[in-house]
Amino acid sequence: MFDTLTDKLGSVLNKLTRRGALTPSDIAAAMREVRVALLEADVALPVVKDFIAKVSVQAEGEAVVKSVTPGQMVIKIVHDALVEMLGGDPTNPEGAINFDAPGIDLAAPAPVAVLMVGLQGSGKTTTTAKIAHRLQVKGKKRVLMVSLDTYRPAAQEQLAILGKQVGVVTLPIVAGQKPLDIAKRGLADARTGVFDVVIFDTAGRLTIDEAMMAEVASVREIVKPHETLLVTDAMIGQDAVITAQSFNEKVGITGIVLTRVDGDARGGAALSMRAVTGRPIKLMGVGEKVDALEVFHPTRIAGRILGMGDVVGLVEKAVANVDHEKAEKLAARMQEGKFDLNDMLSQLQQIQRMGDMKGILGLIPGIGNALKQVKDSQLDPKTFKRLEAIIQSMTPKERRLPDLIKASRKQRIATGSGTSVAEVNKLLKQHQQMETMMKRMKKMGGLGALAGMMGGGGGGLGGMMGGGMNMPRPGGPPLGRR
Ligand SMILES: Nc1nc2c(ncn2[C@@H]2O[C@H](COP(=O)(O)OP(=O)(O)O)[C@@H](O)[C@H]2O)c(=O)[nH]1
Ligand SMILES: [Mg+2]
Repeated sequence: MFDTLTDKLGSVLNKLTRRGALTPSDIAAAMREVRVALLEADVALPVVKDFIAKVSVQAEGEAVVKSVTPGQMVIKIVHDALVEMLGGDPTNPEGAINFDAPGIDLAAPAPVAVLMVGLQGSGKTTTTAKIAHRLQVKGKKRVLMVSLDTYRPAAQEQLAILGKQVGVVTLPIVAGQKPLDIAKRGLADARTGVFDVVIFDTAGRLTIDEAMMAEVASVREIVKPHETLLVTDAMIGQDAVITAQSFNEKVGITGIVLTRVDGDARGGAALSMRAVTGRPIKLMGVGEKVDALEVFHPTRIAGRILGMGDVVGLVEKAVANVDHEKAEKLAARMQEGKFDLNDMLSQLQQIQRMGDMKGILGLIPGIGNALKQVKDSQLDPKTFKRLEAIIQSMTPKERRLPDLIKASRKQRIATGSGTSVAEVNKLLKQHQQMETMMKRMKKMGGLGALAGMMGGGGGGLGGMMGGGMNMPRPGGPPLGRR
């Protein structure tokens, strides 16, 4: 979603880091460019103004001008201001990350009522099912879903079908019943059925209208929701912010779910929403499938926007897919600066298990830019399979002591793996580069399991993707994380 913004900010900020000293006019010029980038991304004007004012004051401060790395300090200031704009606390970057809870406050006596509101087509029904599914599977909650949409034909059936798909109970449909009566019945069933959570999906309208607001407000009186979540489509940009404002004034919301974040929205809605409404974005819908729901985490999003990668997102994905025992072994060896061809093989296998390469790689700090230079063919699973085949055609001794591999052995390995001597050479060279990285890593220390999984914060992968890939580290280590 933030691609264009990331490109623009990246080029402004990279320019700064390439300079030694920064004069106030350098900073002012950079701030003008940041301002334009934000406006082009459709961020609300007052939000942009506040942001620039705050960042400028800090960036022009003495601490920056006198610093040895002024450019990096400006990036840090921009990053922290972004985190705050998104509703996070830059001094506590990990915040309350809970990988299992979908960002919803359930601290209330059961059944906890959650009310979903928003315009028609914003994704309320889909999101209701996503949240219910997540709460049930990961949160181990018993969830009841209730559709109050008696306007759109088959809207109640839509929720019932989704419920069947994800294994969440829905309130039985009684033909002709009115929304307020359904709401009462839903609450009663949630109590007698001993549900932990009851989610009410409401009807939307195409635009904000008084009748809809009035109905939602009376539903609210009845169900007394602990959370009232506004579901809004990121693709509608500024209109999403206006929608949020009016729902908040008329109905009162506790949080926002931004949907279609998987589309090519410019990101302005995500960036202005918090500042304009004072309500946090809690979740993001990132696709049509039931598991396409992510917690909106300000620090992670700020990192993504600045192209610093989303380290936590990366770890989360990796944790879900990686073979832990192997990863730990690998990490331990790497920490000792050891990395033979067996390690490379095991790393290749781990990476393949992580699935979608581009998605994963985009999350690695500093790799965002580099990724653009990588051809898709280099991320092709077939490439990995060929590399794997080459190592598998080596003897155990060769894998441990790659220096043994001279001309005749290379020929044998190439034949055995159905590749060429050139490819074998390339792999050996990549291995060598990675080994060097590992040794360097050892000196840096402290990257722990992540290093193990990724092969050295990006360097390992860079080596694997055909060597020669230049791995810029625009902001040094990911900001605000170490
Ligand atoms: N790509 C994408 N599509 C979504 C997302 N959330 C919902 N949709 C789709 O948007 C359409 C409308 O969703 P629905 O839940 O019926 O909206 P409602 O009218 O607010 O209940 C459906 O086709 C959904 O599959 C999302 O996060 N990403
Ligand atoms: Mg609906």
